[in-house]
Amino acid sequence: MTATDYPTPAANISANAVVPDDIKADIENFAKDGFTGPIKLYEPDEAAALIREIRINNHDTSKALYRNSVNYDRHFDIPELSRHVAHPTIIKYLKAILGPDILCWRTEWFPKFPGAKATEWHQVRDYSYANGKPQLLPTESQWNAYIDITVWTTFTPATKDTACMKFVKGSQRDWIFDERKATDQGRNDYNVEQANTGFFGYDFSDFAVDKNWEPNPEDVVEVEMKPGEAVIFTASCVHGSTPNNTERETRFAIAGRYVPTHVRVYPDQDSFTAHGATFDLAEYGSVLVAGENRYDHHRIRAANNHDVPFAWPAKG
Ligand SMILES: O=C(O)CCC(=O)C(=O)O
Repeated sequence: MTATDYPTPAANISANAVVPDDIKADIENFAKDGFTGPIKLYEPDEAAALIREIRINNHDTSKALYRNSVNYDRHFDIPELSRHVAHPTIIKYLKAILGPDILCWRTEWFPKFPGAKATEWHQVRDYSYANGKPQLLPTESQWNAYIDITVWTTFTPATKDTACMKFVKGSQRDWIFDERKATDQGRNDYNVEQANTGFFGYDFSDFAVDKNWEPNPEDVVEVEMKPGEAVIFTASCVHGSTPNNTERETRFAIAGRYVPTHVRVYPDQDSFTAHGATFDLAEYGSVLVAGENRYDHHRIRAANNHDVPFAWPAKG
C-alpha cells in the first residue's frame, strides 16, 4: 500500500460524543487544529508530589509488565499512574471526542533530560511505524478517523527551554508521513546503540511522503505548560517537541493513549517489537476507563499488577 492508496483522513469527532458546554470551545479547537490545551489536571504542588512518588516507584520494575528498558505501560505497576489514566477531567474530554466507551491502551513515559535533542516531526495513525504492523485496527469507522487520542501530561514545567510539545495545526487532515511505508532507513535503521536520534532510535523523516516537506511556520504552535497540565491531541496531527536546552532541569511527562472500544488493539499479535525491544503481550490488557465494552476482541485488565482496580478514587 502506498500513501496514495489511503483515503482522505476523516478527522471527525465521534457521532455519539457528548460535549459539555464548559469545554465546547476546547473541543472546537481540537476539531480544527488536532490538539487542545493546556488543560489543568493537578495543582502544581500536587503534580510535584506525584512526580516524586512516580520517580521513586519507577526504579522498582519488579512488577512492571514488560522485561525491557522501554518504559511502556507503567500504569500496571506504578499506583499513581494506575489512577492517573482514569482522571475525571481526562475522561470528560475523551468522551467529548471519542464517545462514551473508552479504553486506555498504552502509557509512555517521556523524560527529557538536560541537553536532549528536539523530538522530530512525526505523524502516527496506527503505530505501524514501529515494525510495519498496525497496532490499532478500527472495526466501526474509517481507520483514519480519530481512533486514538493522546493525553500528554507534564509533571514539571514544559517550556521552550525544557522541552514543550509542538504541533502543526490542522495537519491531521493531510498525509505528511506514511508510517506504513517500506523505508530506506526509518524503520530498518533502528539503532539501539544510538537511541538518541530525533525519534527514539528511528529516523522519522524517512517516512515523509514528500522528502522536502517543511511546516508552514504560521501553523507551528509550541504549547508551554505548567506542572499538572495536559495537552490532548490526535497523533495524526504532526507533532514533536523542542530540545531541552537547560543544564539541570529534566522534564517529566507521561502520555496516555486511548481508543474507542470498537478499535482492536494489537490485532492478532502475541508480542510486538518497537524501539529495539520486544513486548510480550501475555499479561497485557487494555483498561476500560469509561462506559462499557460490547466487543469480544479485547484483552481487558480490570486491576493493576498490585491487584488494585484501575479507578479514580471516590471523594470522601
Ligand atoms: O514527550 C515528548 O517529547 C514527545 C512525545 C510524543 O511525541 C508523543 O507523545 O507522541
